[in-house]
Amino acid sequence: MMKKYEELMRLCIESASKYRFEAAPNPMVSAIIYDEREDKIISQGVHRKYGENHAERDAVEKAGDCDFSDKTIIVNLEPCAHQGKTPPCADLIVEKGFKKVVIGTYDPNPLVCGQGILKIKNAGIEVVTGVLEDECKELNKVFIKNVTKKMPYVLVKIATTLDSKIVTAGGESKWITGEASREYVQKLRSQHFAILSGSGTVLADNPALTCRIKGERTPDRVIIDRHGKISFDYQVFRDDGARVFLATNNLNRDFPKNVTPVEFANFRDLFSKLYNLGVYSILVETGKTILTAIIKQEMADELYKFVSPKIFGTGLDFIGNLGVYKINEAYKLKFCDMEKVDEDVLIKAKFLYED
Ligand code: AOF
Ligand code: ZN
Repeated sequence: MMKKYEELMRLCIESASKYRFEAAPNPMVSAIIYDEREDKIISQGVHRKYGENHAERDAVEKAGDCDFSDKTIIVNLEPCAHQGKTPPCADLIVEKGFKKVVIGTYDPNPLVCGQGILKIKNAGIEVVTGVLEDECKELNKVFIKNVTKKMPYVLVKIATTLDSKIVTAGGESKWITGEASREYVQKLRSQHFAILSGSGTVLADNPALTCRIKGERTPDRVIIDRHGKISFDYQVFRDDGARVFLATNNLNRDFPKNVTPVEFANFRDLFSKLYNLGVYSILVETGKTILTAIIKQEMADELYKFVSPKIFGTGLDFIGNLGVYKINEAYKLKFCDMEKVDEDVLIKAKFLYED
């Protein structure tokens, strides 16, 4: 049966993931009601929009007039135990008298956090936990960060040579990685609430910082320009429906209506303010200075490093001084995955912080 649960959990992950932006700040959740004896899916529910039905209730409603007493409900996140915008799903499951509940991962929301599972177990319903747990956690990594830290999830993307350089000794930087890697970045842009870059990159490259994949959402843009030096003629400021946040401490100028200035002391302060403005995840695409500051201030959750099979030798390193003088002072990460992207390699790693 475990193989079957995993197969159904994969279906939940796939359906839930379509509602990333609509469901936020809620997690992405889908639930399947399954008849084990008949090996048949009765219904599938999804949490489609913040404030609307949770996945479990959606699945129950879709099942219609059904006897749930011999049915299993598979859900990628622990059913909630609290009264929020909607009533508790754990209560619904108990009330409908399900036989079994199969859960991907627990809900880190302090209002839930094991209470949903407890309610269901206390009602005498069998509970299976940890089915495709890693995948379920990965699906909702943004929600997990948001609900536990009240901060956006921050993914830092870099593209370097094999010797970790981003500019040649002659000052050239385009292009280091291949076309497939750059397409991959477009996909990453479509999955984040905002892209962050700095005035240096804007002045040097005048990038659009949009997602060029047809039909995908254009992410908001966060531009760091502490002293308010750059003019609003650059592409990142054009009015294309995306919100533009200018992180600056110079408020003595007129801002276009699509540009919102955000004063900030440091990156923790900035990200906390952005979180309160509905920026739940950020893809960082900057040069060395800002990248170094974000990592030094322990604000990065994950790093995607695209590595091109080239060596520059002398050139600019992707990162600067982090104040690491002893090996045990190093910033620690955990490798999560590695894949070949055409001629390049993509290394995915998560930062490990002590707290
Ligand atoms: C579930 N199933 O489909 C989702 C859950 O304000 P509410 O009522 O929408 O509650 C939001 C919280 O409920 C959210 O922070 C998370 O802990 C949980 N989300 N739980 O059982 C779902 N979306
Ligand atoms: Zn719920």
